[in-house]
Amino acid sequence: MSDGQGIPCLWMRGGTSKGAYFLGQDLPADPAERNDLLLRIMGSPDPRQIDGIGGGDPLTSKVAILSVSTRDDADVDYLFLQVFVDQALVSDAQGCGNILAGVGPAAIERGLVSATSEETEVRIHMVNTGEIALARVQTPNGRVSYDGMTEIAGVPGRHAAIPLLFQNTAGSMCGSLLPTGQEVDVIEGVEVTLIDNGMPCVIMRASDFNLSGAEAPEELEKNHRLKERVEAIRLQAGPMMNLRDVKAASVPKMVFVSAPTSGGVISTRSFIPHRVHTSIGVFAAISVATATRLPGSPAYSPALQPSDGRYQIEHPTGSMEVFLDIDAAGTQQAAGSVRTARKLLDGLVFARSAV
Ligand code: NQM
Repeated sequence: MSDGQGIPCLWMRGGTSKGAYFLGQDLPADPAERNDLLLRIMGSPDPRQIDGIGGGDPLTSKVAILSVSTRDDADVDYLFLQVFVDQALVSDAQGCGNILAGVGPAAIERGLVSATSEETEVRIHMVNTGEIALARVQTPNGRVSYDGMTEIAGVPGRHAAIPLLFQNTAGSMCGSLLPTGQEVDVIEGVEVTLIDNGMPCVIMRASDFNLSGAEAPEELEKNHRLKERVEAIRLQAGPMMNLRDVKAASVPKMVFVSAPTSGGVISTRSFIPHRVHTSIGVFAAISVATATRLPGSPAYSPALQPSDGRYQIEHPTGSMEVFLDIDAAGTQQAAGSVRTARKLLDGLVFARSAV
């Protein structure tokens, strides 16, 4: 395969992130070769990714690789890869619920899935975690429609809703919801909840760091002392969460929680893990919502529990609604969120040469 010919690529917004969507058959099968190519496509390592299509931010330096599913209970396999911006690293150690929002549309655009009626349900095997997501895509007249009336915080305008439904998200990467078996652990003198309900997260009280929890992402990113403390906790949390050495990994996410200020359940600021998210990840929000239900967690007392399973998780640019379907015995049956996505460009991408 010669990448000098250009590689078919869909550049899409998925939720509050942007990424390059490829078919597996268009990329090298060898992971090391593939990752090297993706770094050159995105323009990494370089803080501006000036010689590639990445946007100089982890939220716009993401890749989805799609193929016909290997599983009977799914239509499409989705491998998510985080391409680091300023390091020559590509990680498959997390999934991504925002980029997931574009997977159903991209699979239909690329003919991996046929549009069945006005709305097409796409069963997505999330290869990173082994779990299945159901996405509903608007397909009037057999084509994907991105137009609609749904607004999500952090994205201007209104677009077609893409409801996402998940089951069995607990322990996606860590083996169990609470990998240490405890609702609260203490690391570096700070009470934390180590939780994985679709995304490994470390939940911490903002007030334990002398923060209000309402700080802007830029303000948090400028605070070097804070970043050092957060990273020290993260490096210890990784092995405790069965993630081994996380020095070069994009997980766990580090989430500060505080009382809600805008009618939501709880307020968040997330290091993902070195930059601060301008909103919050989908699975991270589901993990935070779950932590608010644990009496031992730093997320418990600041939270205002909803009565209908709909959790508005406040973040720097508004709030994200996620829902938890909990049965009478307290067991989670399902979780979900509504996102939007949009095709931005469909063409050939040309990688920087390997030399
Ligand atoms: O948690 C960013 C995003 C994400 C992840 C990150 C995500 C999720 O917003 O499901 O969507 O946490 O690195 O794209």
